[in-house]
Amino acid sequence: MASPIRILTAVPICDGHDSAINTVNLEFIRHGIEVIYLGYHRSVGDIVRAAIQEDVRAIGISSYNGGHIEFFAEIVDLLDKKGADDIKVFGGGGGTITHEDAAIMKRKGVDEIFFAGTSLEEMVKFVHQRYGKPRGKRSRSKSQDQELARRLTRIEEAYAAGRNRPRLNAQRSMSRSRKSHQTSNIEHRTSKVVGFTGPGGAGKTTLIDELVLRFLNQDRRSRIAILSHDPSVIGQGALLGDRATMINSQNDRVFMRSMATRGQAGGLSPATHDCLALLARSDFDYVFIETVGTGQEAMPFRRSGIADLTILVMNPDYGSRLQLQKIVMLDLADIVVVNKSDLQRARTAHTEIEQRLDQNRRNQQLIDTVAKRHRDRGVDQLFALISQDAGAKRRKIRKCRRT
Ligand code: B12
Repeated sequence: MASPIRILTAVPICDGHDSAINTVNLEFIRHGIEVIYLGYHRSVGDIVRAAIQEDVRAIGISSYNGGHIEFFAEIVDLLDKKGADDIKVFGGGGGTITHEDAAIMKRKGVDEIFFAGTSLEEMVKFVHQRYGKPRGKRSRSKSQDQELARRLTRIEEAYAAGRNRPRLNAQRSMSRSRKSHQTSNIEHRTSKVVGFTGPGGAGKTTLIDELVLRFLNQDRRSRIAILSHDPSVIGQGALLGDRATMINSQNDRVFMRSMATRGQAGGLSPATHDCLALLARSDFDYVFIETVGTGQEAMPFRRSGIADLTILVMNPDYGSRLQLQKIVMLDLADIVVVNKSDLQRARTAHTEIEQRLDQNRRNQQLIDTVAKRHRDRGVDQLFALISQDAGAKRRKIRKCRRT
């Protein structure tokens, strides 16, 4: 089976009209397309960076702010400058884009503009026909991000076509990656893989975004990768929406990739392990991996042992104390975070989870956060714990090399 078509959609800067794109996104997903949604009020730079990292076939822009001629042209130009002119641009904007404007935009390199009254069916047909064919030979990558993005695409495509045997390949490449860390130069940075999981709506993405801000500020040369997952059924579309929640991660020092689970249960995709192994070998200080919103039975990082540190992010509203006995990750996580700890039930949740963790006798850490709050002290605490752990790991590698 071929990989689904991947496109990126967004609304331009100084524009909050997202109702149209939300409708268009849903229709695309229903017709087998994977949509990475970047959200509204997005700059040309953010859109192009995301499109290259996600290695999409095309960018769909919904524009109502009146600046469409310049904005679309700037996207086309920047893609061209970055050697990514095989990523195409199309879009719409109801009555704000006139037919005369659309003609100018097409001359400047835009593939298609859809006007008020166009049926959703027509747009879906366009995407399938124009972007559904296999890509021809691609020019050489012009940047590290572009090269990495293309290699991730090849891994996902191999899995979709059934050319990879998941567990075996993953384990081999992970052990290769770990080995290369141990023999690498001391100065060469080793990626620390931190896994985040937890129920949908607990605030995992916001928490990661706040941590990213702290890591970027801590070391002005550091680079971070994020591998983010959203659910999908095999052969069908998906809304990959984590980028829309990210603010601090829209940064040239952050490489983010969104993956659909493509039919695999448990929070990750069949291609995750190989993609992660590739990222861990690349020059990132940290690789953050975020699962889909998981249920009680999920243990996404346990089976494969792919994360150095695992964090379970919980919402204080999990129901009764009895529910806690059923959450497997409470036995396995290194750190448990009660996010949204400004909510009324948070103090009770902290006490109940603390008692539950005590039973494990594993010295697991419990931290309360309010990830949506700027400079939250709980997030600072979590950041300190992750950095300490990374420091200890680097010291251990150095010691191994000396002996
Ligand atoms: C709904 C709406 C709002 C809602 C937005 C809700 C939301 N979350 O999106 C609210 C009330 C909040 C709003 C606010 C404002 N709005 Co308003 N709004 C509209 C309105 C009535 C409809 C737009 C819409 O969503 N249509 C529904 C979509 C599905 O249909 P469509 O637009 O015809 O699009 C078709 C195709 O183009 C295609 N399409 C669209 N996008 C894309 C993208 C892709 C990838 C593809 C394939 C296809 C596609 O899909 C449709 C298929 O038929 C338009 C007027 C109009 N009739 O267009 C004004 C309009 C866009 N708004 C306008 C203005 C000025 C504003 C405000 C600045 C008003 C103010 N002073 O506060 C604010 C700005 C808000 C902000 N933060 O940006 C002006 C813009 C004028 C301009 N640019 O020159 C308009 C044109 C109204 C007017 N005539 O003055 N607005």
